[in-house]
Amino acid sequence: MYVKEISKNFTDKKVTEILVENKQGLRASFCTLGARISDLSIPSQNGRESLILSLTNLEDEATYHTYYGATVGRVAGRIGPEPLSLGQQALTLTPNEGSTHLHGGPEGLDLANWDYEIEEGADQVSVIFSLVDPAGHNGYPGNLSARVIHSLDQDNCWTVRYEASSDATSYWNPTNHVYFNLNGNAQAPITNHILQVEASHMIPLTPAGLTLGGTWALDQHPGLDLRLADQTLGQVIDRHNQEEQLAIRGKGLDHAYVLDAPVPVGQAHALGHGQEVAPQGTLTEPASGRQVKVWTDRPCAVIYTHNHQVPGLVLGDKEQVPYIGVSFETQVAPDAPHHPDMGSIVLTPDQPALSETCFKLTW
Ligand code: G6D
Repeated sequence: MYVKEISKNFTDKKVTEILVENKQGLRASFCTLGARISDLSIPSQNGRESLILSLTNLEDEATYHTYYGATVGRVAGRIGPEPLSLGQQALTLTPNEGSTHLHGGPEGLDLANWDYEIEEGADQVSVIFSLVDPAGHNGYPGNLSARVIHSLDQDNCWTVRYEASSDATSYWNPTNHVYFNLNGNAQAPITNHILQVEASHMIPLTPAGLTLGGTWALDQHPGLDLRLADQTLGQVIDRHNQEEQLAIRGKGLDHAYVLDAPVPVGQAHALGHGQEVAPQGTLTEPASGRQVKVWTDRPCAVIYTHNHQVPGLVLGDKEQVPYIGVSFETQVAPDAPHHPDMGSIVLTPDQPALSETCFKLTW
């Protein structure tokens, strides 16, 4: 495996990008800014093609705050303004979208400059990012010690593993906000992609993007059902007149799908790369056959079809357009603290957290 470290400036910070390439030419760049995957590219007849949304200029993140490829947390997604308490302790998470707390708050993990170390093996390279997030930051109790381990191996798998502990009871529900675009170099929207998700339920939203309450069985909402892989994302999005949820967050998906069979905790790579079990999600670009299969131990995945253009943001050689990427944000259900029937994101001092997601590329 080839490894290279590149120092970059980001506002007043010195960040480092760690480039890892395997023997098939799959190249991942991992960045200390937000412990993010900043690029994932394959060799092609016209040089290299990125298969995820990758900022041409990292400094753009200060202007556009895209979350592209970033570790998002301490808690991914939206948490509403209703009162929160952990045991006897009332707490307020810092709002950063009106009264809503989004993606860990105004100083979320995505803009922190993480420490890192590299573990090099013949068949896999891991970049181990670590961070201590102080008690009270963004309103979260407890001093959090977090590690995010990005690995690339010779089976063309990119695996993300999260480990965390806190010295006081708190919340923890991170994800990676990667957007895939298998057309290559964000040259066209993902409306030609087919996304299959092994989920028989999804979580409906309010217009503000908060959890409506409960889950919907997709047998009753075929317009939102992604189990059959018989439709492009463009065809799904075009049903916004028939399916109200497809019109509630701009036209498109911005929803958590409740996975039918996540893998056991920490087993996504072990069971995924050898394909011992079926993936929980498969994204395909039919013309090229390029594909991403996803295995995760998380109960949900938020599928966001990038429904809005980011005005002014240029990716590669052109301003991007709506639907320029699709995310697969593996996590516990959004706003779980207000919907305990959907899962728990409570992190206690006696029970460190572990989760893992594996993305396997074929092209
Ligand atoms: C928009 O509603 C979407 C979120 O789901 C996404 O994570 C964010 O953009 C980056 O707010």
